[in-house]
Amino acid sequence: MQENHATFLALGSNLPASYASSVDLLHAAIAAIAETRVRVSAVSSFYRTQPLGPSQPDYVNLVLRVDTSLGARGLLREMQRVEASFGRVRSVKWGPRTLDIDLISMPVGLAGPDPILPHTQMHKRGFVLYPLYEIAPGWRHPVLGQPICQLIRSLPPRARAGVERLP
Ligand code: PH2
Ligand code: MG
Ligand code: MG
Repeated sequence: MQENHATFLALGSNLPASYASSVDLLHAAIAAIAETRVRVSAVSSFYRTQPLGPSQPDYVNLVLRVDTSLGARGLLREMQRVEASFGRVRSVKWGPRTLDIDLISMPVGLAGPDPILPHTQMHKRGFVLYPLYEIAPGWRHPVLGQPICQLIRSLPPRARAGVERLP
């Protein structure tokens, strides 16, 4: 399937730092990603999502389709540099963050053994599946073998609630 030959990144923020909002910060982050060795070929809507993990402010989440010649490790390293440039500090697991960039999936030939792709939790997260579905409705989970619409239908109500597309 065409959409399984693409690379997808999930972005999230719930601490706007010096920006007026997490939405503004994420717009700046997309521009910063486009300055790296990555071409941004699709941007989903922005979603306001209830936090998974400890009590903290709501997140804004979205998904990007990107084209890059980097492998998974190189891409991860490059995205960690972007996170750091937005003041990302790694402290509390699942705690609040200015900018989180997660590798969601890559074409099988490009991904190596590390990091594990597709992202091991992505199929359980409404805040990844809804924006991914928007820009890749034909995507199929290469390990679980399920189309994305089925993954969304299988989400527990808890993971489905609290995902609201922003206008
Ligand atoms: N990211 C986390 C922890 N919890 N919750 C939401 N709604 N969205 C996130 O991106 C998120 C989260 C750790 O990366
Ligand atoms: Mg994350
Ligand atoms: Mg992360």
